[in-house]
Amino acid sequence: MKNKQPHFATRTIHSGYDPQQHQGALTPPIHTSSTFAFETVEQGGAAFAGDNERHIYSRLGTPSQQQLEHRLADLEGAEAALVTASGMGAITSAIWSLIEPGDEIIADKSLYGCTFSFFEHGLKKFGINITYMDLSKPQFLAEHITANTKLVYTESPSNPNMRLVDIAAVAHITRQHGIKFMVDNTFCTPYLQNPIALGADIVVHSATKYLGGHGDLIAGVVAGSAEDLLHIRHYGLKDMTGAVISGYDVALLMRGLKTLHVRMDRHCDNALAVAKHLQNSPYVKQVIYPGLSDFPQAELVKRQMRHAGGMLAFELNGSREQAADFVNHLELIYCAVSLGDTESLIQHPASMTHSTYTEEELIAHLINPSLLRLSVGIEHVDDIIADLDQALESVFNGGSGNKELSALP
Ligand code: 3LM
Repeated sequence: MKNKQPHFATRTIHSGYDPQQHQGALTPPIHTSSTFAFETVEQGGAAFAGDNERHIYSRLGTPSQQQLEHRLADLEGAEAALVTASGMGAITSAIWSLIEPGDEIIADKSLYGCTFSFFEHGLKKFGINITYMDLSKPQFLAEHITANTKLVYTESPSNPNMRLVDIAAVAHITRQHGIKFMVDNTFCTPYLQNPIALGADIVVHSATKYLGGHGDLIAGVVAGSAEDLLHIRHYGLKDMTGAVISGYDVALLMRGLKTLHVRMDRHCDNALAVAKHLQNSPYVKQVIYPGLSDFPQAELVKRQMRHAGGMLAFELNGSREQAADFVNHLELIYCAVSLGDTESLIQHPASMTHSTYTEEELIAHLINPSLLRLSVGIEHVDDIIADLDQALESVFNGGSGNKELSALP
């Protein structure tokens, strides 16, 4: 292995941790200590002055958190990474560190509901201006940039409507203007997309989703340059948000990461099959999935993503009540927010994840109020499709339900 960068799959399992440094323990020990003892005052003073060899207090990190951060930095192709208590903890810790009153952020129109709420109802109160634009058209970015613009922010694909932003094209413009570019890579994970390699400065994640992968933890990640990350850790996280991850969640996240590549492959395969199936249903008006050949940004998908991911959005050929009725008829697929879990999860963004937007804001931000969002899990794909079919038949054709699924234990 010497002199050769191991493959992604190998790095999800090995990077950032050497068992021989931990009495041979194959799995990293869990550190629960809130504080770390010094041998002398002088040693403590040196640690506070920046001697990184010693830990101080777990709001600043622990040994196992550090191992996880090294692994995540490696996977994202970043100099450094920081793990936080939630995705919102990552986003807020990073942004509070980078902006000041009077600064402007340019954000894509479509954002996860709580990110939008943080911008709209949080940052704006503190004198930060937010300009929303359609970043899928980067040719118009320069005309929105002013002397006060500090940051450009996007998701790609966006939550929930799966719009893509050309990360390399936006990064080209932000570099020219000396502005930071932050990308929420939650839907893709570093397995499918590497924003830093495409020119972004900072990547954030809700690690609650695919990175953890099992619906048993809440966590977030920030990755970027060592300089930015030091500032975000020592200011945004330590003083502004205090969104510190617990040692137990570090261990769960480390475990989840080891199977990221395997799970993502199955999520992608299942989502493509489900998307194609829904597209052929007479009860479905439209399916938005980056892997479909008629996806409007199919060329960008090829350039920017390794596979099309496990998320899709679709609209039924019916009323909002029928959409709700359809979800209520599902037997295997849970009606739940969140995504990236082994279980398939469906939800109605306008009334759930994106209820922080008013009806008018949904339209202005390109979020169709009738969309349903499906996080395709890694159950057998035939069972997922059968469940969707029986619910569609029940709503639109008075169907009798799926007998095979009803017989499941
Ligand atoms: C959801 N999303 O169901 P946490 N960035 C993106 C996200 O999708 C999310 C976050 C950040 C959902 C959560 S809605 C009540 C449940 C693209 C979360 C925030 O703080 O770890 O939840 O991440 O879309």
